[in-house]
Amino acid sequence: MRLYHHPMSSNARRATMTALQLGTDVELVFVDLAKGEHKKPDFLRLNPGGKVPVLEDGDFALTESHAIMQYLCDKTPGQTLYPTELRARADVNRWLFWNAAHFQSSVAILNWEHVVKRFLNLGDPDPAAVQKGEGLVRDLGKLLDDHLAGKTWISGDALTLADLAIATPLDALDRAKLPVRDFTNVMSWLGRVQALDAWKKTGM
Ligand SMILES: N[C@@H](CCC(=O)N[C@@H](CS)C(=O)NCC(=O)O)C(=O)O
Repeated sequence: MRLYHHPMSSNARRATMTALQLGTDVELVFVDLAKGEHKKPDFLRLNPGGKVPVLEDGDFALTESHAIMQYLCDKTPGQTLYPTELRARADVNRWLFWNAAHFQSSVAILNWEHVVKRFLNLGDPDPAAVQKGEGLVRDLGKLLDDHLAGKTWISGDALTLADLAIATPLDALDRAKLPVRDFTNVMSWLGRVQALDAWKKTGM
């Protein structure tokens, strides 16, 4: 299998972390976003949306980082990151959807304003967008912080896909000025994820 990624992409990172954590034999393929490789015909054949990550498994190409995480787990006998018991799996799914629909997209507002715009020379952060992003991330961070009170991991008693999925947008904690440092439960949990080899071996 091949996993197309870029180390600065938190969406790609949740897929590469999952592969590493599972010990899956995947070939990592670097896609140079700065050079526009993701908009070239060869890549667009894999993902017409022109985004990383993409997993290529024989003649099957899968996009969407959360779907890739689930697929990698489903291919791995005996794995524990994605529980098979009905309600335990539903709870992990709930957090994956929460992340995809709310958290990742709210962090993306601040990442765009503080990081990507500067990288692409698109001017200063827009104060209205920053204010909106900060409000969303603070509200969602508070919800996560309350949920994590007295817990080690987000779902159940063990590390799951929920932890890997939700930690990766936080890799932009400082550069995107994410207003979550005061959430002590979130910060302790993040420290546990950051202690994993799969975290240390991915990202920038
Ligand atoms: N919902 C997608 C989002 C993927 C995505 O936005 N990837 C970004 C990098 S973080 C990308 O490739 N952006 C390039 C572009 O849009 O031109 C997922 O979870 O995989």
